[in-house]
Amino acid sequence: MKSLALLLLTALSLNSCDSTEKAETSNRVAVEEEAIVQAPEFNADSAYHFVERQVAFGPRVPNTAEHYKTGEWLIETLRSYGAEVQVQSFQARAFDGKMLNLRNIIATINPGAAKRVMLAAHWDTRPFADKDDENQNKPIDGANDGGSGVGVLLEIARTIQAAEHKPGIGVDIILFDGEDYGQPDESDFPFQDDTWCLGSQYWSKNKHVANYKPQYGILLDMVGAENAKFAREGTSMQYAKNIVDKVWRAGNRIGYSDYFVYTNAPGITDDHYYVNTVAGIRMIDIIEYNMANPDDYFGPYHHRHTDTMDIISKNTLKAVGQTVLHVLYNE
Ligand code: AHN
Ligand code: ZN
Repeated sequence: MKSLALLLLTALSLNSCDSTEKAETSNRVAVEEEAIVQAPEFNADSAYHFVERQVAFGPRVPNTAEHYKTGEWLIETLRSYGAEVQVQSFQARAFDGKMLNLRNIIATINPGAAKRVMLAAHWDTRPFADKDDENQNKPIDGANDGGSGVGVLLEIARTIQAAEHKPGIGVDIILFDGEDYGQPDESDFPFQDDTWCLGSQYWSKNKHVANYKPQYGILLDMVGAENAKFAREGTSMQYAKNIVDKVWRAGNRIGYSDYFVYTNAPGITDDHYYVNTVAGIRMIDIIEYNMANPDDYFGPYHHRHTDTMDIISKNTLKAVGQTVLHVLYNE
């Protein structure tokens, strides 16, 4: 690829007799932008299946058997794709006083590479449906909120393992636990800070490797709903605008402009907030933004019993998975 770019550059320089220095600079930029590495195909059927498998365990609520079994399956599955998997077990107190037994699951791909990119999603699901009109105390399926991000990351791990061409960088997949146990807006308990994102809060203070310093991180959250729009979310823009630019440009370049839209959305507290502010690693969040009803921010299924497999679209999983793979292969 590099030599092809050089060749093209030489050809362009030869042709442009009247080229000023400025013109040459823009030629060089244009040529380098064309030197795109083709990433392997992201298989949306397989990603969809990974979401289905998670949902089939039942709600992945901390301190339940369903949650524990899902964790075991995630560890086993990532190991089966040749990743080095570390499990970070810890306890954290929830807003309601419960002590939660949590596990962050960390898969290292290409451990020898110094240059690394971190990918993350949360694997737990919300214990209640506080935005629903019915059965608010019952846990949700979390097909999109929880399942989708993990499904895309498992498929990325599988794709890299199966690919003849590997990315030139190391990739770390971190599945955070305890993201979705946050205090509901209406709660009998006095308001507390920092009740969301318990796994990423813990990890940010206790990284799995001392001095772990990837180039940047990409968080996936609610990346599977049909016709989802991913806006440029405020916390990502505040801490890692150039990574937002990079990922959005990649998505648009490979044909997913319907998904990666150039709309700015308010900042939210998600796992990337703690990774940016506590761990000191620049991380963006690819998260659905409800353009039709920005007051709700998230989709109409959010923290409701409608967050089931019925709302999951292979096209959306594909747009996100292929874009992230493209970014990894072009580092
Ligand atoms: C807020 O609701 C402000 N943050 C939580 C983000 C979230 C919940 N992601 C998934 N579920
Ligand atoms: Zn949630």
